[in-house]
Amino acid sequence: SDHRTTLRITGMTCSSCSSAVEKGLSGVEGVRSVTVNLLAGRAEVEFDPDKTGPRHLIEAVEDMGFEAEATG
Ligand code: 9UX
Repeated sequence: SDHRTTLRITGMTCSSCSSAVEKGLSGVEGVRSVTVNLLAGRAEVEFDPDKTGPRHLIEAVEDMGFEAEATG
């Protein structure tokens, strides 16, 4: 549905990377929950669609130095 997205994230190579991404996404206005899977290179994000969305979430991940795209 429109309040959840899967991001494919490239460049996370250790658990400190995935922790940073999880913390960073959690701090984005409108984000309700974040789960990052380091080995899969994916993040599942639930959000308030009135406040944020995949485009903004991707930008936040890229600002942390990783590449991201929405895959679902
Ligand atoms: Mo780990 Mo990630 O030493 O940028 S924090 S590789």
